[in-house]
Amino acid sequence: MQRTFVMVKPDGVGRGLVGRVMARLEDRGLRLAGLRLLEVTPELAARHYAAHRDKPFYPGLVRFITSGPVVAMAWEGEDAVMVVRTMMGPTDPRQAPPGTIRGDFALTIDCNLIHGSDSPEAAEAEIALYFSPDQLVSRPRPEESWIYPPTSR
Ligand code: 3AN
Repeated sequence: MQRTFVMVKPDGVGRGLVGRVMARLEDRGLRLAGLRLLEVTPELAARHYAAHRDKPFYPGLVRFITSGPVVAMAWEGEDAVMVVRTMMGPTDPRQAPPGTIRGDFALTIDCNLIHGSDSPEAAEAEIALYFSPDQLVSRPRPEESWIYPPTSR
């Protein structure tokens, strides 16, 4: 099983969309492996967005992610990184098709509601940034034999 890191950003928490985002991931068959409500400090934001440090939008990004509570999550599933990225839709919500999370709930790139890791390596690093090992649980959902038929395992 692959793990991915997902964050409902301050706009999603502020708009009361946490439950709806989580329901979509659960409905799809992904398995919740970690969950935290927290306020991102500027230090944590700098580590999370280190790859974007030199981009013109970096200061705004840090200001936004530290502007209110976020919900940090780890989710598990086969190809979870790619599955979540597809469900999120493109970074710019105006390009995001209906049916994707950004396509249904967001309109601007600055308030694009959700973050999801873009590779298994990034997922591992981001999960380690937000969770200690004892805050993570890996336990199959009882109905997984209806999600991953035995022939696919
Ligand atoms: P994603 O969140 O889709 O993985 P990244 O990792 O390329 O996108 O960018 C991280 C965050 O930086 C985005 N969620 C978005 O909030 C912001 N961002 C990315 N590109 C731009 C841009 N051109 N203008 C403003 N903000 C941006």
